[in-house]
Amino acid sequence: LSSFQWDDALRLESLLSEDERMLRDASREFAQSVLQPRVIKAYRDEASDPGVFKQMGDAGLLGTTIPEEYGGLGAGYVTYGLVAREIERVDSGYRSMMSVQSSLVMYPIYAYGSEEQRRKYLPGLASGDLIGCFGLTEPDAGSDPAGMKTRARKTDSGYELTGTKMWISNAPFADVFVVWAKSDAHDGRIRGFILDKGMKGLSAPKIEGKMSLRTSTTGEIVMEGVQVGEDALLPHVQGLKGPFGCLNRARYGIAWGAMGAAEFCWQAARDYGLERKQFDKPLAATQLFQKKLADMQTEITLGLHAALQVGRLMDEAQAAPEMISLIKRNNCGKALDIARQSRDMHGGNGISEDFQVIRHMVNLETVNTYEGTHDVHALILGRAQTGLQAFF
Ligand code: TGC
Ligand code: FAD
Repeated sequence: LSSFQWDDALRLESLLSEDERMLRDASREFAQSVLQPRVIKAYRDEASDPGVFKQMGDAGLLGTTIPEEYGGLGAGYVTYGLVAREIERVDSGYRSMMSVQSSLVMYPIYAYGSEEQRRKYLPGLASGDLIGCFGLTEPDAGSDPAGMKTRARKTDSGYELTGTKMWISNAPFADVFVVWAKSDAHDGRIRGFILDKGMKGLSAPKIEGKMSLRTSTTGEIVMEGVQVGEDALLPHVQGLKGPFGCLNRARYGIAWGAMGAAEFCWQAARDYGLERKQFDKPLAATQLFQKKLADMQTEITLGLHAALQVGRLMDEAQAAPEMISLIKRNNCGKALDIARQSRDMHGGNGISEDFQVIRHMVNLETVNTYEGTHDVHALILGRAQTGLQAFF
């Protein structure tokens, strides 16, 4: 039998290709050298820097799975997950910026857009010169997006959009808005539209006072009779499967990302316990402390391997949405538990911004809620095994 590596208990490393390891290492280097030095102040000041998009673009981290001819990296979903893990090891807000741009803006334009739309938007989004946002949630339609009120009314030259989207990542400084609306020209079915910043009737006020995810800017999208041409419609999808097709990708990335945040909290607790002495011995020499570390190690190891398996299936086009619900739900829930434990294990220091675990902890409250809450994913899994829907 060979030796045990405590921080890679089941040898995830051996299951990655050389290219995957190389891109993982590059994203770790980027996250640690570009994002880590600024994160504590950015969080304190609730200051999201739009320049981060350009830096991510220059590092090749936007549109990981989008083909190279449109400016993407042309890599697989395992690589995308590894990138999300490294960025979220620093902060969930930075990962949010990346995953909205890649999975919720570039992906629908690539998968559902016309060739003209792809060529117009994707290279700028990949380089970070353009910033995108994704508007599905509304003030009265969160877990139940089918209840949206935003409408697209047919006009002679295109459509007129009216409605309000709520809790939209990146919206206040976005150049490109992918929004979902019920279209009267399509029997009230949900259709996707691409809006450009500056259009008459379009505004995106910032939501102030978030106590979580403060490095990521969140806003509303207010559409007061925004007139667009036929060329703003995403031609190749209709119905809720449009936004859900994007959410599948983003939720998958979040399952990896949440494990990155959890790994930070776990390793911080271990380091702290080895240093900090009480009762004349390191905290890490106590049974309770070690049990908590063992629980963290176990959940993170299982969560990472589950995410890897789903990533491999995605790369083979064999993944089902319920698999993604399973890992999104479990990895976010476990990451939140781990962050709370780590905060506790740091004692009073655990509430200081310098030790960073409380920032991860409050961020993970958002991550556990957005892209389908923990309970909504339970209902998706419950429906899949009983055949009975329990949403209403
Ligand atoms: P349901 O009847 O289940 O389905 C309606 C239609 O949609 C299709 N569909 C899917 N297609 C692909 N992938 C999936 N995961 C799909 N889930 C459903 C389905 O096949 C059906 O198609 P069709 O052709 O038959 O019409 O719909 P429902 O209304 O009963 O849905 C219930 C529920 C709870 C599953 C769903 O609404 C849900 O998942 N709610 C959660 C909402 C959510 O996740 N919102 C996310 C907003 S975006 C966001 O949070 C971004 S944060 C990003 C960041 O900052 O990182
Ligand atoms: P609700 O749906 O009102 O849920 C409230 C509670 O009720 C939850 O605990 C939920 O689990 C529970 N609940 C709901 N329905 C049921 C049920 N049938 N049975 C049992 N319990 C139920 N959206 C976007 O479109 N784009 C974005 O970029 C985006 N970014 C976000 C960024 C942040 C920081 C946040 C906080 C949210 C963001 N969202 C975004 C919105 C996010 O997806 C929603 O907040 C989420 O889907 C939950 O919707 P809600 O807030 O309306 O909560």
